[in-house]
Amino acid sequence: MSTKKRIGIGVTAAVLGACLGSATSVATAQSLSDVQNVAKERGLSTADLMAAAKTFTPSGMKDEYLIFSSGGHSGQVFVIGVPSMRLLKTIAVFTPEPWQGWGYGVGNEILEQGLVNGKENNWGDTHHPALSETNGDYDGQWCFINDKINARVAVIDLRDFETKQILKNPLTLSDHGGTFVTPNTEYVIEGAQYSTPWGSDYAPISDYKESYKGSVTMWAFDRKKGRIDESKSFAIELPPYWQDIADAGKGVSDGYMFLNSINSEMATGGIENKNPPFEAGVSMNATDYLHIIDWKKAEKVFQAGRYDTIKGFPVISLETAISDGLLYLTPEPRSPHGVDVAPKGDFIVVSGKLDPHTTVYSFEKIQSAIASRNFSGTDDFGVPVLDFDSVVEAQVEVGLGPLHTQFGPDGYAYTSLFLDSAVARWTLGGSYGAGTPEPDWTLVHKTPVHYNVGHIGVAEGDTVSPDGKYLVSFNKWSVDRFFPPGPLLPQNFQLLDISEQSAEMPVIYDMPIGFGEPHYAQIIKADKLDPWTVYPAVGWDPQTQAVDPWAPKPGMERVERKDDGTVEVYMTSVRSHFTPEHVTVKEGDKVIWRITNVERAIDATHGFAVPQYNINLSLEPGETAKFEFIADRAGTFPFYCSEFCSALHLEMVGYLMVEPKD
Ligand code: CUK
Ligand code: CUA
Repeated sequence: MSTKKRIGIGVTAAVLGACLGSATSVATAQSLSDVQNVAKERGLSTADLMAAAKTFTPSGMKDEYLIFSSGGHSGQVFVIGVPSMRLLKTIAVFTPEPWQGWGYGVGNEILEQGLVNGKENNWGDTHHPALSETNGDYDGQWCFINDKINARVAVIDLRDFETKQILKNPLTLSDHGGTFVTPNTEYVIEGAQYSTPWGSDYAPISDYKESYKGSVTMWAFDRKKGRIDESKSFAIELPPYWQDIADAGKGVSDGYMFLNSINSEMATGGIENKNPPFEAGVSMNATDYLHIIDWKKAEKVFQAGRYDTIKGFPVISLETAISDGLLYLTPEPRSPHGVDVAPKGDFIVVSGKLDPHTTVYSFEKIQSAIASRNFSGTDDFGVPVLDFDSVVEAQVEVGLGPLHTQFGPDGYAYTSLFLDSAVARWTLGGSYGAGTPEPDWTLVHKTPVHYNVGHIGVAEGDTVSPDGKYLVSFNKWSVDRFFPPGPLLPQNFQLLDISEQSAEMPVIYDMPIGFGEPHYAQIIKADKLDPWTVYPAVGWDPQTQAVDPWAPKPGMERVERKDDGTVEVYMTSVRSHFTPEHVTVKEGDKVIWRITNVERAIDATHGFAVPQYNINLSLEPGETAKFEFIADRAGTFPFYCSEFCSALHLEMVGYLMVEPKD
């Protein structure tokens, strides 16, 4: 093999030369012609090599961005690096996760907050993660996620990437317009979806219009406590349309939020009785309603106590929402899905799945229509409907099946096209128009993706200051992209390079994700996050984010039998032993077991696994955990560390002995 450097061997070499730095810094043992030979053998084109150069991330090099992706049916959140598209973490949320011990001794109380009318629902249908914002920009501190199937919302602390809170919405069993945050994370928005009577109580579907309710819940977030404060949260009753995605206003529209909807027909299905099936019944009207809600005004109404208490939760009635001017509607075409607010908050982009246009509403025009009471009428419930033509700024023909829109830094908008299986780039007008060489409100380019894109994510593309650069297409089907591992094929994320204006937007990475169905993700600059690598102090309780005064300390380990028959275990772990190693209890004892991992070294995590009793903890450096169980099975149970932590990891073991009752 030639060790001579050869340059000037065509585009490939030029590309790699640019990528690897000056020719003289290229590793001497291999030349660019070797690269060319490998590329030829593998059938790679110059475009492929370019994509590789843009995405390949050698060991030790860190990613510039992080994707926080919904984990779909897994009920979790996935963290993925960009541009490498490497999976970094599964954050356990609604679903037990054995490696992190989530639901097997740690996080059990938090999972219990998500009980649905007392029943375990140990999965989630997660759709929309929302990173916390300060002044409309991601601040890297918190992440929220909804569970559509049971109308739950979770709070994740990005200091340790762990879930701290789960809330079950008391009013509805179905949400979709969540989670979205207001520009300073004052509220986490959770819009309901399939209407039900309050609390999902029984009412025959023939009573749909009278008894079934739409709603949006405003969960007040307390940054200091790092928790949603239920006592400051409230909901607003909405007509029983199926509210869909939401977005918070920002900039000039801060204080407002926008929710679209389907089923303004209030169709009730019943194909078995020769009624139109839902899919037809809810698609009869040419337009549905965009909901325009003044949440700052609603907050004042709530604070003035002008609400009803329903299922123990404050709800501003539809009547009050109308009389106080909290709620307006305006038509939106056809089968609406995405609603996305432009970076300055001045435009609201709505896509209808059955309309090839994106419809762009002007917030200024909405405000004047409200002020001049320019209504085209009211809906069945008396909500004023703003005249469509007086609030629309533009309609841009982008292609078939437009769903969701994100924004670049320069005046481009990007919309996913479900039916076209493509991502469209188009220009905004107004004050954004000068940023792009093309005319305002024009489709510029489409890149095919594979296949059937749902959401897209542009780097910080839903904030007040989008970064552009990368766009990720979150695709539903992969069809022929990968080896088919049985009939359930992988869904896939495709990374597009959108860094150049007026240029192609090539797909530069194809990532089968191995889970489904993720829907949405947000992409944040990695340097905005500053997570702990070890907990701040030994004895740290991640649930309170403080040192636990009960945390076992070295030298104080013991097994204590209390007068009430409870046994308390105080244990520490350090490479490579637990103290104590023998724990003897009696059959039927209630055991309260605390363990502190006293390690301070980065990544020195110990596991703690007990057979029979379904216990497995992950104890990160400094962490303390507490779990309880009834020792209802007598026997001998070797417990051990379930993380290969050291050369003597296999020896990191002990015995739980449960003496039989006499
Ligand atoms: S939804 Cu799935 S592609 Cu839940 Cu935001 Cu549009
Ligand atoms: Cu500790 Cu293995």
